[in-house]
Amino acid sequence: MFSQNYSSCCSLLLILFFFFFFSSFGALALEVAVKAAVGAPNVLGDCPFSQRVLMTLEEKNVPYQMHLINLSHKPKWFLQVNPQGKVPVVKFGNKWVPDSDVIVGILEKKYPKPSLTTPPQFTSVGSNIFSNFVTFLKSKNSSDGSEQALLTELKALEKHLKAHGPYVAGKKVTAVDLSLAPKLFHLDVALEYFKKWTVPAELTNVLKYKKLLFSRKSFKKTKTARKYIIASWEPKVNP
Ligand SMILES: N[C@@H](CCC(=O)N[C@@H](CS)C(=O)NCC(=O)O)C(=O)O
Repeated sequence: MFSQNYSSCCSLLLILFFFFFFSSFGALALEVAVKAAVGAPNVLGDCPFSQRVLMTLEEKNVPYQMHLINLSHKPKWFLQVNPQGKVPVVKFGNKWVPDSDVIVGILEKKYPKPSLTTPPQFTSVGSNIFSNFVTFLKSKNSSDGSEQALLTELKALEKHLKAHGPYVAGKKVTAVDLSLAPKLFHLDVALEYFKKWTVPAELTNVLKYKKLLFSRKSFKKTKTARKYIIASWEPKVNP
């Protein structure tokens, strides 16, 4: 009689333990809405701003739950929480917050360890690379200076990394690197595919930097396949 009561009491305690463990994990996991792959709505997509946020969560070991948003058919709930219709968005408390800059700022305050704060003098390093890459990628005129403009930005990054590397702020990865990593991946994949163009071999520090970023666990876990990056750029390159 005693042992029967004892074992049912233990089972009850065990059930309660698992219930509280999993419900508290669920409550701790941040909800994150990110882009689904073009043509594959159940696969993580190529948005560099979404990947930046996911990498930040990975680097800080914050548990999260992803909602993949098909940007061609945005779900009603998503447009209700974010009428602008852009990803990424993260739910903090009861509020869905858009914009990767804002989200990364909140994550740094809420989860300060490990710190990913970039020293202020380095926050804008590489910040013109993505827009120059897009202009060059879409350009149909080989003498419009867009290739040269991109090269100028990459050379500036080379010079910076040579003086301060291997990461933008030295030995440790910081927020600015997590912002640049997905953008440099887009640059690599799209320019190679659409223009047969690669980063010049003499930019050795940029090449080393890309390797370092692309081999991080947080990058590998959150990247999409090359074919989805190509599918996403195709209509913009050949409208
Ligand atoms: N400044 C925003 C940019 C976000 C953004 O442009 N996201 C794109 C996907 S990468 C988007 O959601 N576009 C809306 C659409 O394609 O309908 C950020 O940093 O989060």
